[in-house]
Amino acid sequence: MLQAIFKMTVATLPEAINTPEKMTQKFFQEFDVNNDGKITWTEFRDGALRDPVIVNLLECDPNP
Ligand SMILES: [Ca+2]
Repeated sequence: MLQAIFKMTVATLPEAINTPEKMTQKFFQEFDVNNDGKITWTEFRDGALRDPVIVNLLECDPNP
């Protein structure tokens, strides 16, 4: 089911986050509020509330 979500979401992803590398970059941009290169639980939780699409993607493993 999660893979289905991933595939569905990937089809609609903007080019900016359509690879795992770009997604990671985007993830840190969105979630690392104080830009220290680490995602704390609080940052993750707050980011997840702002952007549940990214969380859905992270719950999937895009690697074979
Ligand atoms: Ca941080």
